[in-house]
Amino acid sequence: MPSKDSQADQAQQGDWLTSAQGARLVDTDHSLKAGPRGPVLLQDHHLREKITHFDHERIPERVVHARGAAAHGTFVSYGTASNVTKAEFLRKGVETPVFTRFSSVVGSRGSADAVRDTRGFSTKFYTSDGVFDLVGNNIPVFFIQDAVKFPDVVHAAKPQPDREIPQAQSAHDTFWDFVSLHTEATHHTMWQMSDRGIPRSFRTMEGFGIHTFRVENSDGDTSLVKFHWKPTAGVHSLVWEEAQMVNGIDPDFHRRDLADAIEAGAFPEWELGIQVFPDTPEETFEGIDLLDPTKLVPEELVAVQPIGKLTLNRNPSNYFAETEQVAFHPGHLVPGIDVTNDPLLQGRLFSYLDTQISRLGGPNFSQIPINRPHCPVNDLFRDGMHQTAVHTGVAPYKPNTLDGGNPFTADPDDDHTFVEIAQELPKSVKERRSPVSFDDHFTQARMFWLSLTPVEQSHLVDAFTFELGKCWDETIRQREVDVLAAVDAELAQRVASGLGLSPGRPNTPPADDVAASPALSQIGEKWPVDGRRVGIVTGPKTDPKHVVTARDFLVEAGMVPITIAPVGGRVGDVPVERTYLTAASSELDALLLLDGVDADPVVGLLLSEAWRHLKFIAVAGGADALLEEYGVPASDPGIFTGAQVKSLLTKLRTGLEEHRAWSRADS
Ligand code: HDE
Repeated sequence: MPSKDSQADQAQQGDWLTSAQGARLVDTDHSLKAGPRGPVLLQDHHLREKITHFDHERIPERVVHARGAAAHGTFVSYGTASNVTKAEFLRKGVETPVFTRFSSVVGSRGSADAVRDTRGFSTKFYTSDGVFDLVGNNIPVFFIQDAVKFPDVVHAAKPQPDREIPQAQSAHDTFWDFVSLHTEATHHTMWQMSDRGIPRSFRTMEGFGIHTFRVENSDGDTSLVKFHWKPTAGVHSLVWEEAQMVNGIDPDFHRRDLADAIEAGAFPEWELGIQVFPDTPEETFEGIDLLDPTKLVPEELVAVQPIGKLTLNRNPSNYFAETEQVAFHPGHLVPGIDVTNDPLLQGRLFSYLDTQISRLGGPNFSQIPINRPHCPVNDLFRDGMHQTAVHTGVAPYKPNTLDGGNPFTADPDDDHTFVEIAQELPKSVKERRSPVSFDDHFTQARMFWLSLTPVEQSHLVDAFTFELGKCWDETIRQREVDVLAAVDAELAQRVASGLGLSPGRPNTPPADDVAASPALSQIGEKWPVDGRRVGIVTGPKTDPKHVVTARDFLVEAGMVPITIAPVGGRVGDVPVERTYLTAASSELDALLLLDGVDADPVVGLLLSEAWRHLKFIAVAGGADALLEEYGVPASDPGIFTGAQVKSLLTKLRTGLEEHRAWSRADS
C-alpha cells in the first residue's frame, strides 16, 4: 500500500500537463501537421508517446478470478490465537493494514457480478514480519483434490472454446460433462448450486481458507487449523430471478455495493475465526481427512473460535494500480503459519508466483506499491523487467565480505524468523495416487443437502434443474442426475422430474447415517439491519410529512432510505433518488408504499417482484388496493398493512433481521 505522502508513489504531480519526460505541453488536442489539413508529421513525439502508452494500457487478465473488487482496511487481533500460533499479527491488540479482493471465478474482467459462481475472498495482511496472504473462497470446499486437475476444471467451466459462450456461467455442456464424470466435484457443485453461488453482496459472504494449515506457537507446539471469515452483517444471498435481473440492470452490483458502503461510512466487517485440530500423524479429525480439500469439518464438531476483526474502510484510489495489480499467493506466509501437504495447496504454491510473471510482466511485481511489504526487504534479488529499486552495495550474493556480510541470516529461534515447520514424513513410495480416504465423494455432499432448510433445498433443486436444462446433451443431464442420486434420492427425483428424466440409479446408495450440520444453512439467525435499503414509494398525492417520518425512522435504525417518485426533484424537502424510470426492486431489501400512490405499471412491477423475491412490503393507509390490483396477497407473511407509518416500519425492521420473509415461500 503506498504511503499517502510518498512522492515516488504519486504518479500525477504538479499543475501542468507534461510529456512523460516532464516537458510542459501547450496542446494535447491536435496532432502536429503540415498545415491544418495535414498530413500528420512523424516528428510528433507527443502524439506517438501518448498513443503508444495507450496501446499498451491493458495487461492480461487473471486466468481465473478476473472479475473483482477490493478495499483497504485493518485487521485487529483479539490475541485468542496466540496459544496455537506465534504469528506476530495475531498477538492481542496488534493492528495490521490489509487489502482484500473479492472476485468471481469464471467470468472475464468485464463480466457481470451477480452470476452463479464461487467467489474469491483474498486478504493481504501487511504484517511487521512480512506479507501474509489468505487466498480463500466463499465456499469451504473445492472442486478437485489435486492441483493437476485445475486446468481441466477451469477449461470445462470457462466459455466453450468454439464460440466462446456462455460468459461467466456454469450452465453449459462442458462444465456438466466434466463434473458429472469427476465426482469429487459433487460437494463443491452442491454449494455452487445453493444460494451461496449468488451472494447478495460481498459484505454478506462468509470466507474460507479451505485448506488445512499448520501453525506453531512460541513453545514449538504445532496444531492444524482451518480459517473462516464470518460477516458481522450476516450471510445473505440473492434469489435466482433477482440475480438474473441484476445482471442486466446493474452488472456492477457487487462492486458498487462495496464501494458505496465504504464511502457512506458503513464499513464492512468480518470476524476471522479458526477451527483447531490436534496435529496427529494421520492428519485426520473424526475420520475426516484434513488434507482433502473437498471435505469440511462441521462447526458442530469443532467450533470456530474468533481471533480478530477485519474492517474495510477505504476504497482504492485507482482500480488498475491497486485492485488489478495486487498479487496474492498462498505461499506468502509469516512465522507461525505454514502449509500442509494438501495436494491442492501444494500445487497452488507453484502457480501463483508463475502466473504473476506473465500477468504483471516480470519478476519484480512485489515492488508495485500495492504488493510491497510494510517491513524492510533485503532479498538479494536484482535487476529484471520493471526493476524500480536502485540497489546499493557491490555484493548481491551471500556469503560476502565486500558489503560487510550484509544481509545477515536471522536467528532460527527468534519468533520473528520464518522457519518451515519441521514435519516427519511417513515412509512412502513415489507414485501418482490419492489416499483411499479421498475416495468418498458423496457423504459430505449429502450432509450439505440435509443441512439446508426446505426453501434452500428448493433453490438448490431449481438451480440444478436450470443449469442442466441448459445442457443440450441428454446423456450429460442424465449422468448428473445419477450423480445426485448418490447424494439423495429425493434431490435426484426432483431434479429429474423438472428435466423430464428418470431419477437415476446411484452406483453408491446414499449413506443413511449422515448427520446434518445446521451451521451450513444461511437461514434461521437474526442479523443487524444496518445498511438495508428500503424503497419509499411515493405518488403524485403523497403527503410529504409521511416521507420525512419514514426517512427519519430508517436513518435512525441505520438503514438506507431510497425515495422513489414518479419524476425527479423533491417530495416536500426530501430529494427524489429514483424516478419510476430508474427504480429497480433488485437494489432494495424492502418496500414501503406510502399514501397517494396511483396505479402504475412500475409500482406494479416493484410490488410483484418484491413479493416473488420474498422481500418485506409495508403498505400505508389507502394504498392497500394496489396490492390486490397487482396480485400480491395482503395476508402473506411479510406483508404489512396499516395506517401508521412508524408502526409499519417497526414491523419491517424486525422482519429484516431475517433478511427475507422466508415463510412466504411455504405459504
Ligand atoms: Fe486459485 N488461482 N488456483 N484457487 N485463486 C488464481 O492467481 C490456482 C484455488 C483463488 O484476487 C490465479 O493471481 C491453481 C483454490 C482466488 O487476485 C492462479 C489452483 C482456491 C484467486 C490460480 C487454484 C483458490 C485465485 C489467477 C489449483 C480457494 C484470486 C490469478 C491448485 C482456496 C486472487 C492469480 C486475487 C487466483 C491458480 C485453486 C482461490 C492462476 C493452479 C483451492 C481467491 O494462479
